[in-house]
Amino acid sequence: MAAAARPAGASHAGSGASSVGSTGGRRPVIEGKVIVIGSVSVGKTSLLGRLTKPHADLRTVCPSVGVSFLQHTIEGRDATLRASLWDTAGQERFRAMSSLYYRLSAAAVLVFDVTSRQSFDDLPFFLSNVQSTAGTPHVLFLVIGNKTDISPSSRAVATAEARAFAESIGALYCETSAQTGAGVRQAFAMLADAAPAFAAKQQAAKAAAGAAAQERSPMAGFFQEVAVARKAGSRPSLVVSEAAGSGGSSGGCC
Ligand SMILES: Nc1nc2c(ncn2[C@@H]2O[C@H](COP(=O)(O)OP(=O)(O)OP(=O)(O)O)[C@@H](O)[C@H]2O)c(=O)[nH]1
Ligand SMILES: [Mg+2]
Repeated sequence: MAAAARPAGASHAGSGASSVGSTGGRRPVIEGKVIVIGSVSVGKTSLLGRLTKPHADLRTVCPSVGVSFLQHTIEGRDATLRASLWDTAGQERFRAMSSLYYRLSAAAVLVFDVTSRQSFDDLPFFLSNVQSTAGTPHVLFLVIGNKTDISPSSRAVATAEARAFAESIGALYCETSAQTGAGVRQAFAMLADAAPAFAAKQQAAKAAAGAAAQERSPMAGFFQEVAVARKAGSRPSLVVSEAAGSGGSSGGCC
């Protein structure tokens, strides 16, 4: 994996230590909606498949149809993220429908294929789409350059360029191979690392928006701390529960 150690967004992960510290050395558990977006065939479904089933055979994965949803617990350095992961179809004919599911996202994973220039050039489109439809003041972005297992001679986007793009939008950056699994767990752990600070940021925005605005825009999709588990590993006690979202047609597979 070639991961940016400290892109602009990564600084939030560092400041998340205060959130953890305020729990008296205990480990926060945070829930949030995470959408996975990007052009067709960049490997979105394969990445989620590799994340949730590390040893699965993903050679039969098929183009997604519509949007599918799954829940997965991601362990970060100092926090646990219970993510509801929304896998969207990259085909153009599904884009309008997919963007309906961006609403109230806490985080967005922007995936491109390092061997496809077009898929990288498409990222600003997806970014602005999220910014205009998520309806939340702060969305945590993670850019993933996937398919690093393919021969370097096929590479169409340099790591430095992709990382610079991620930094320019305040996003985290990581490179992965869904095929080999390289970098996949680490990429999503970056989200868990950044989540505590983002939760605090989003809560601050909620407070600033005032009660009236909150009524119009419930915080269902924001990162929220739901539990604090002892580091020793005792079961977390649920403090705040949150609707995780439901529905979405299955992406299916052949
Ligand atoms: N070599 C290589 N192939 C990959 C990798 N990730 C995905 N693929 C292949 O790329 C093709 C598309 O993968 P998907 O996971 O379906 O891509 P997607 O982004 O979900 O595609 P849509 O759902 O159509 O938007 C499949 O043939 C995968 O096997 C990877 O890391 N390396
Ligand atoms: Mg797919």
